[in-house]
Amino acid sequence: MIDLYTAGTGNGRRASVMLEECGLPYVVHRVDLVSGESKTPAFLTLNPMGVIPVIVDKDGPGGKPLTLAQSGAIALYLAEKTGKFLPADLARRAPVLQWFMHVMSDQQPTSSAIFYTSSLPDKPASAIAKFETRLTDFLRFVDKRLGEVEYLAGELSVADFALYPLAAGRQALIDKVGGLDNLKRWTKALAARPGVARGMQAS
Ligand SMILES: N[C@@H](CCC(=O)N[C@@H](CS)C(=O)NCC(=O)O)C(=O)O
Repeated sequence: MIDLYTAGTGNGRRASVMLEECGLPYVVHRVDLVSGESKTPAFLTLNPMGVIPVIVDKDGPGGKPLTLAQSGAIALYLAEKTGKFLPADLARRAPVLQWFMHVMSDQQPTSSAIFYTSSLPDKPASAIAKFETRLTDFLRFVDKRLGEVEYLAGELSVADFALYPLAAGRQALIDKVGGLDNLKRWTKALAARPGVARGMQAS
């Protein structure tokens, strides 16, 4: 059994979507970020960084418990643990990792930057616009890719499940930009998966 400490954010849902899609049993522990629950001594023993998501896999490698933070690391761990959505064959694995890293090191930090700049008391318009333009460029890049292949790496993979919660959370921007029909087709296909739907509602 896996304990998932999470909240209703893109990073948190990345973990629950992967748990669902990998078919692993898990228990959700909701963490109230607004009241600062992720900074309590109890939570800091799980993740000294004081952020969600965190998993505790009681049946980790070698049958020993494993505590793991970082939604990207969690997603990859679950894929490795179950042998799903991350092929062992290097020719198929490398593109999956390329698209996964695009999500985690380009798309997600930019989406987070929109969130953090928009949360500032003075809501700096030029900063918000800068990050929205950057994220739009990334979404157009992905849209072009999805006009050529069904899923980011060609086959359904951890890269798709990593991006989906972000894309779902940025629906307003996607609608504002217009077009992006391939991205919309992909989003609809992912949303129709029962595992994705359950994972998105887990917290
Ligand atoms: N890179 C980390 C980011 C984790 C993160 O920033 N989590 C946010 C919610 S999405 C959080 O817990 N924030 C609480 C806080 O900063 O107090 C990951 O992917 O897990």
